[in-house]
Amino acid sequence: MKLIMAVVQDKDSNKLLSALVEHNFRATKLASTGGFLKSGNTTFMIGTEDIRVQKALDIIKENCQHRQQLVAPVSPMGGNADSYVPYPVEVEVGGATVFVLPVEQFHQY
Ligand code: 2BA
Ligand code: 2BA
Repeated sequence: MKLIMAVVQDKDSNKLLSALVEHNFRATKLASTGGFLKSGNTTFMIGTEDIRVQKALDIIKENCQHRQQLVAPVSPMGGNADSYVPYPVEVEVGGATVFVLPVEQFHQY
């Protein structure tokens, strides 16, 4: 068994959840926050058999789009102006950032 952890954009999360359920995957959706943009994203935990991992990855890929997002400038606290960028910067936010972890044990009590 594997645990897939996928960080996706909020905008894609409902579509992804529906697609996973439609294909009989079990999933848990968590509200999360990206460290860089400090804005909300969604993390999916999907526990599944090894042979179904690739199918789950395909579904994630199909349902999550890349988008450009503007990062507003944040004035530096503590006076380090060297790293301060005074204008909004555009960053490309994935699709999905996906980790596949081995599951040592799975219990449902
Ligand atoms: P839910 O996905 O909301 O599922 C609630 C209950 O509905 C499940 O209870 C199960 O009895 C049933 N169920 C879910 N998906 C089903 C399906 N495809 N076909 C038939 N019945 C289905 P539990 O199995 O006790 O799961 C409770 C909660 O634990 C789930 O809430 C989900 O958030 C999480 N979970 C369970 N298995 C998971 C897994 N393999 N990966 C990630 N999260 C899991
Ligand atoms: P955030 O940390 O809010 O990052 C949003 C986007 O900002 C990233 O998109 C990337 O394009 C950019 N970015 C992040 N850190 C950067 C840095 N130090 N310098 C320049 N640009 C940077 P994605 O890479 O698609 O990541 C989307 C979200 O996925 C991230 O949101 C984070 O929540 C999660 N994530 C990505 N890589 C991760 C990792 N290795 N471990 C845990 N979570 C990760």
